[in-house]
Amino acid sequence: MTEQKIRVLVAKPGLDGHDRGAKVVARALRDAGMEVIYTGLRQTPDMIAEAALQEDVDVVGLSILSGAHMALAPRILGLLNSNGQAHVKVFIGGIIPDEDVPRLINMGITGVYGPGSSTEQIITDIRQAVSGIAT
Ligand code: B12
Repeated sequence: MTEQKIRVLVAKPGLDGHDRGAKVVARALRDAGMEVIYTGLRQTPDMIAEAALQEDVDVVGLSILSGAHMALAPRILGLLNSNGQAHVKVFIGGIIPDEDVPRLINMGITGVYGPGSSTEQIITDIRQAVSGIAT
């Protein structure tokens, strides 16, 4: 029987060059057996939503250290919804002030992770969020 791997788009929206966290998380997810596509730096919300559609991913992981998460997250969620991808789970990591976490969760983000977050926890949470899909 063929196993269906969890497909994750790791994306870096915004204009900053902080890409270490995105690369660390992308590698950890790949090592955990997921199919990972990394967009590279400086992606617009439209580019991210289009890549999510073309790659038919289960999860979009956004890495945002610029402080622009409250502007970028709703835009990306809106584009996923209008592309018929409301089922895609969206995770965010980076520099996210505590007071923004409940606001992000309320708008439909599945999980939020700050500096020092355990990649094991991220893997567990992604598997749980898309349960039904193997590995
Ligand atoms: C290294 C660093 C840099 C490096 C970046 C190198 C690189 N290629 O990434 C350099 C020196 C280039 C840099 C530059 C700047 N930086 Co800087 N930088 C940092 C620093 C010290 C560490 C970031 C880092 O790499 N951490 C290691 C990685 C592994 O951790 P992480 O990214 O946080 O990722 C973890 C989690 O956040 C989460 N995560 C991250 N992404 C994702 C994605 C998903 C899907 C998931 C699930 C989880 C997840 O999981 C990861 C594992 O635990 C932070 C301070 C800090 N404490 O974070 C400032 C910081 C991010 N930088 C900051 C600033 C302001 C800048 C500059 C604008 C400074 C300046 N005036 O020039 C410039 C911008 C330059 C540019 N072109 O973008 C600010 C941002 C402020 C804000 N957002 O409010 C910070 C917070 C410093 C500060 N305290 O002010 N920086």
